[in-house]
Amino acid sequence: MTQADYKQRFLQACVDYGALRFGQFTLKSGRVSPYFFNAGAFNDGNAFALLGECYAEAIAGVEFDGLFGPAYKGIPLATALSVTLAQQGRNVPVTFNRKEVKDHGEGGVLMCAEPSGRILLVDDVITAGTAVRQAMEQLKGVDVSALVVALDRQERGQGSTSAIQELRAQGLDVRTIVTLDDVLEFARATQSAEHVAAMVQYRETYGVLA
Ligand code: OMP
Repeated sequence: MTQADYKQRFLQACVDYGALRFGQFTLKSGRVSPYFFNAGAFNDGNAFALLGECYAEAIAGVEFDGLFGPAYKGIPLATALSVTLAQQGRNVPVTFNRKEVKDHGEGGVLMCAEPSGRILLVDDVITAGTAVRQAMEQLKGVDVSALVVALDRQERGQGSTSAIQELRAQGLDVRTIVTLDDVLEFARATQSAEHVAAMVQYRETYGVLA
């Protein structure tokens, strides 16, 4: 897949599975957004096969030793990526976390591989960066050196720069399949002028040009 190809294939899959919606949505950050990306709408083998390929394209050149998929949505995404990488001849360990602490059985918060070396965090979408910061807190003492998300909403993080700029300033190698720029271009081609205007307005309020 060429660069443009995988972005286009990802956006097409968003349409096919209803993962990208336009309307009015209250986000975790409290911001009211005219669009919403729901990675939970990807619900079959074809979708995860495609997602694995798109994430693999997005991380070209990133150096890492293992993957981490934060619960819940990061779990199938990191798994899909690990399967694609294995098919490409690169077998990497994968770690997940639980949201609830388990005090019996194997116990603990982390599952599967013991994180070791440089870890690439695999998640669905970044808005203000809270979910990623929480995942990194669970990995205290682990070298989280990179992050890949399907969608960068290009919004302000804790300060005036974007959540992703803040993470890059901390030294993380951050990659994305698509950004708000791509979604806006897609909306211009497929959505009403009203939806596009709402997105432009939202971007003026919360967005960062980055
Ligand atoms: P931040 O923690 O603010 O970066 O928001 C990211 C999280 O918000 C994601 O992990 C989702 O749980 C959720 N979210 C979406 O799933 N899709 C969106 O388009 C926007 C959000 C959101 O609430 O900001």
